[in-house]
Amino acid sequence: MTSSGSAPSIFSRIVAREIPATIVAETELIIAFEDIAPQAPVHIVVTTKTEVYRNVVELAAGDPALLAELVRVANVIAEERTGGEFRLVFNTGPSAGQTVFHVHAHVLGGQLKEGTLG
Ligand code: DGP
Repeated sequence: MTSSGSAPSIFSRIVAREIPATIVAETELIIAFEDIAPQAPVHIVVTTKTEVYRNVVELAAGDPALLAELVRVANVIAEERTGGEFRLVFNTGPSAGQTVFHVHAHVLGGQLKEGTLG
């Protein structure tokens, strides 16, 4: 259970190693793994290990240093995998395509699949 009493998100279950994922980076506060349904040749999900904030707006207001750390880790991954030219996408809200309400960024590199990002 999370602090709000809801069931852990799929990302919290990855953090807990309850479900498998291809983890590509991990720090004290952040974890990054391959997206299960990649929308581009490089598609990595970067998220907070704790499940406190549902989206980037909440994270920015509640813990800007943690948002900065998430972006720092995303940039390290992007530099390694894309040479520094990439998209950093935070879907925010169901109608914007957000399906997991545990704040996360998508690092996307290379040609996007048709239909991605509307
Ligand atoms: P969003 O739609 O912005 O909430 O992004 C959620 C992403 O999480 C989506 O691109 C697919 C990915 N995802 C969902 N479930 C899993 C999972 O079990 N494993 C991995 N690796 N990725 C997942």
